[in-house]
Amino acid sequence: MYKLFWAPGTAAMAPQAMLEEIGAPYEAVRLDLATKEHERPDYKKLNPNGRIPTLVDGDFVIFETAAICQYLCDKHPEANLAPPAGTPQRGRFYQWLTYMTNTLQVSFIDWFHPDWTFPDADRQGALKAKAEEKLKRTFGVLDAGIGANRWVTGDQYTVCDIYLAMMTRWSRFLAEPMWHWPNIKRVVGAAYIRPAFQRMMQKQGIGWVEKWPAN
Ligand SMILES: N[C@@H](CCC(=O)N[C@@H](CS)C(=O)NCC(=O)O)C(=O)O
Repeated sequence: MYKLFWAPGTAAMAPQAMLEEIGAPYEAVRLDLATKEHERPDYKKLNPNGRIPTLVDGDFVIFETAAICQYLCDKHPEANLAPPAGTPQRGRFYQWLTYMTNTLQVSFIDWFHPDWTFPDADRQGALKAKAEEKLKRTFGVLDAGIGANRWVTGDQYTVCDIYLAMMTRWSRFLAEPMWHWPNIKRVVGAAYIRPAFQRMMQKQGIGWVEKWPAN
């Protein structure tokens, strides 16, 4: 049985939504960010970065959200959460998943945690402003890439759609959240209402975006 270390609303949303889609049994181990449980030595033995999430599969431990998601795709091909290996669609899947984790997610971290980079308020403010500018640019690139596709990578619902919905929820604090981009809004509007995504939110005790536009 899998063990997923998580905290509400964090990057653990994606692997937990995946596990719900897959229907695999898993134990969810909640970490309390307020008391810094993720920085405790026993957790850092699993994830030396002290970040959330981490997945344990028997003797195997894996961290980095996108890596966990790809691992679960490969372990559960029957869930069809990634296009078949060796196809252009799989290439597109790698492109957008990588883009979301190494470009968007990094800017989100700068926006939410400028104090992780700079100690003083002035430079934190400047970093936050820069991160928001970068995020807007990357949302535009992603939105154009999605174009008229039903889902991020084409006709198939994949982990990219789960990842996009997770990030869209994070973007609710920005001046221009991700749903201001029409293709992102269309895809996420269909992704967050899926029963597995809803179960994940219910289990994490979180809601969807309050300001989500009606149409
Ligand atoms: N690149 C890492 C980033 C993970 C990450 O930064 N997670 C955040 C939660 S979304 C975290 O652990 N935060 C700890 C904290 O706020 O102290 C991944 O994708 O797993």
